[in-house]
Amino acid sequence: MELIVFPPTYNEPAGSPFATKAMCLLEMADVKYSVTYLSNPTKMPKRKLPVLKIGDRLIPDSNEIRLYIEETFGFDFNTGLSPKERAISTAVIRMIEEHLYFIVYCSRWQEDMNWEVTKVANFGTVPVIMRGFITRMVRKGALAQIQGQGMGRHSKAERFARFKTDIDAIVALLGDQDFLFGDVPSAADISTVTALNFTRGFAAKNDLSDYISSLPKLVAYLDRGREALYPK
Ligand SMILES: N[C@@H](CCC(=O)N[C@@H](CS)C(=O)NCC(=O)O)C(=O)O
Repeated sequence: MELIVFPPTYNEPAGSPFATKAMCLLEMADVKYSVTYLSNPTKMPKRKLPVLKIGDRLIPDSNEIRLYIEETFGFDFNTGLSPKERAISTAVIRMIEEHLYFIVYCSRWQEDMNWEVTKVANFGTVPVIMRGFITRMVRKGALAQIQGQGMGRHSKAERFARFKTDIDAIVALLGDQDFLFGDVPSAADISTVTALNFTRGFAAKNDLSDYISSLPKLVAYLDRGREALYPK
């Protein structure tokens, strides 16, 4: 089994929170896999990463990868959770992956100061002769994506207010527990820990990582999550 991901950036094992999430899912279920780095996902089924390759079969999308693991190995990422907790888990995952992620995406690809850092982290290894062209083309696609999705139409202040609301919800749900639903990490922790570690790891100081760093309980949770969930 081969997991195809973007090369590592910002001290994370892969250059996308969804790819690090897929690694953590495989780790938690104790499934053996190897990692292949790919910088250009245009030949992948959804033109995105991560993708899990099993023989000739390609499984795109971290959610599909989770389903595959659950169905193939009978593994439950939410062991011990009540039906209500499972419902909250689904809502948390959607908030992180379909809302908060796009705030982080705008911060990196749309805000000019951060873009200078993103450019180096994501395209620094592209041969110089093609770098300008590829970088401009990919950014154009990224900006179109966040306009279409809608997050790119909000001001920086509006996006920050939304980010703060999501983070505060996570902090409230966490309370004094080690993980979101108690002593043991589950599916929602995997999505949350990978997305927020990716956010706070960005190489330039910014409002999003500053807010995370200002919350000691959250920082302790993210460190604990890294220790418990990431590949060793
Ligand atoms: N829902 C997907 C999201 C994956 C995703 O958005 N991957 C991004 C990197 S963070 C990607 O491959 N982007 C390439 C592109 O849009 O060209 C999942 O859970 O795997």
